[in-house]
Amino acid sequence: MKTSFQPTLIAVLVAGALLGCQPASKPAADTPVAPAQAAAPTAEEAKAFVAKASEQTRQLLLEVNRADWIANTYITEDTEALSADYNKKLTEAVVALANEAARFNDTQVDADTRRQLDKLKLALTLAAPKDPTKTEELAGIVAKLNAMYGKGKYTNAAGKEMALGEMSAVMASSRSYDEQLEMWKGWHDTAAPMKPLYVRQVELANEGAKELGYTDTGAMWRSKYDMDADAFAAELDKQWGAVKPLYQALHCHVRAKLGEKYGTDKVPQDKPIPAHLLGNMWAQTWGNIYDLVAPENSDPGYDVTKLLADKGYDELKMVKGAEGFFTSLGFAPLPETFWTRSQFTKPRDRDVICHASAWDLDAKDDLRIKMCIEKTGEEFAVIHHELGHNFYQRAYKHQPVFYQDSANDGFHEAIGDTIALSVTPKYLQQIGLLEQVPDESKDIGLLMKMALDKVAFLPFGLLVDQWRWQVFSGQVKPEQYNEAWWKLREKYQGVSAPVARSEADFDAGAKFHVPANTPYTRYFLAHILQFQFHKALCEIAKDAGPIHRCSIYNSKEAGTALNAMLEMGASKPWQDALATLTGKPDMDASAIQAYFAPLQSYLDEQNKGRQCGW
Ligand code: X8Z
Ligand code: ZN
Repeated sequence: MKTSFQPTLIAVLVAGALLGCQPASKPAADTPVAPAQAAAPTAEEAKAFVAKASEQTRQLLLEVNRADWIANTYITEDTEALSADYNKKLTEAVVALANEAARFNDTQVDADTRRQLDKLKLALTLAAPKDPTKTEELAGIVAKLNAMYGKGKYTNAAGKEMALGEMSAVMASSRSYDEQLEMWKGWHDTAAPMKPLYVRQVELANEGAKELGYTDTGAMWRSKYDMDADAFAAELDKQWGAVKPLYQALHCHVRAKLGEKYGTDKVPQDKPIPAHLLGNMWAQTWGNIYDLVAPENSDPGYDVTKLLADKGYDELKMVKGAEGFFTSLGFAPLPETFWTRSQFTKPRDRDVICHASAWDLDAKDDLRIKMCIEKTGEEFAVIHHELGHNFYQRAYKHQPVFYQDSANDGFHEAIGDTIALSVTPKYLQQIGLLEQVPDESKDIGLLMKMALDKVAFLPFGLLVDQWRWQVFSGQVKPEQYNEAWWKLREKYQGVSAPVARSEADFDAGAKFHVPANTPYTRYFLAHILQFQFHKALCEIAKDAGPIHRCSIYNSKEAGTALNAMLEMGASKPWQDALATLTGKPDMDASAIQAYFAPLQSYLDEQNKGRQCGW
């Protein structure tokens, strides 16, 4: 399966619903409850059922993955229909198995069988109602929304058709208020036709979730974290609270700099920032406007995009370079088929889903990435991100089917990013990309660039699912979709729609993961976790310097420790996996705080006398 975003209807093998510390037979808040049974089935029957369900799921997954691969890399009516057919088949089967699994709710089984049953019950991202016509309708909508996103185009005033990649490049480099606005509006308007399909999809998926015993699809998603669903939501609030001061300081400084650039009439200093000025279509990472906020006297004086160009890196060499980091840790090289079957660049003659993803087609050796690589530093980081998925997938392939996943979905998203945190100036010099490592006086510049990507992302990582949870629960009705989206964008990110929007717009749909039904909280988790992983690995690698200068390149000790966590897959609660690497079972924002501590001081100094907030 592909893990960077889940196969559309399934998210097989995400963390289970039972509390790690609860007795195995006690259902957590949102787990389905078995209908009253005359006689509880035996533990042996439960085991036999798990074996049967694993084998059935394994076969169906392989078919779905193949159908989805071609539907993603060659968008036509036919591949869309094939994807819908196979997803329907898989969904029907998993819904039936999940219902059957509930028969064993009161059976005394060993902890491992219980965990696999729980994984199965939570395997679907969107559950379908048992009614086969509704399953078919849902599968059709899912495939259609995915294809619509992939085909999205904007035709500019001169009649030129632009796809997302091209528009994103303009957003990244343009410093014209109006040109960025044109791109922003052009892309966001492509999502409007998705709305009626999305509304119907919410109804159908909720019906399916209810039949499985969850109040709605959002509640089902929140149940996948080895803890009570409400406790998980509270945990997110706690982590956000810990990093919010850092985000607010960054926001304040960036807004001031944008005010200097575009004028305070366009960027008022007491209001949210217009969402199109931050160098990214969704204002989710801001690294592309580094030049506007680069600290005086501490600019490191290089940028990775330019280094790649200077040394003649093409797309393939970029991927080889990223693979080289993993092999330096002791991981085996990627299989030959990775190089022949992956999609590295955008085909020029057909529509594809360009959004980057990593695939494991057969849980054996058929690993691939699917990207439309641009030769930029930003994409170099994305390649590391994707390979992190592939190396994780390979590490847990020996686990039973229902454990062939990360400890929780945030772990999957964090591994490649953790490696990319080691792409420091020292490392770039070691691989011959950079001539000279800047001295420590340039650290604030490096930290600023990193914060524009990592710290700026945090509120966005949180709000996408806050919106979906409200939509799934019915708290937000279809006629309030867009208003609710912008309320959250303002509340968490402090950005605002740059032009008036209405309920005829569907701005959430302009973000890949909404039409693709990929849960998004995983990325928020990953942005906290990757700093914890980095810190632990740096200690293991015995890198004594400041954490932001540490690179674990070539450390076999770090590789061994990382692999020990990866090969656990989802076999144990994520807290156990976290403790395996870091020694502690808790998510902890102190690592990201420590990493950016020097920048926080710099920002506080810069923000003196400014009125922060919005
Ligand atoms: O979707 C992705 C990856 C694939 S799992 C490229 N990411 C999120 C996004 O692009 O919105 C990585 C970080 C956030
Ligand atoms: Zn990913």
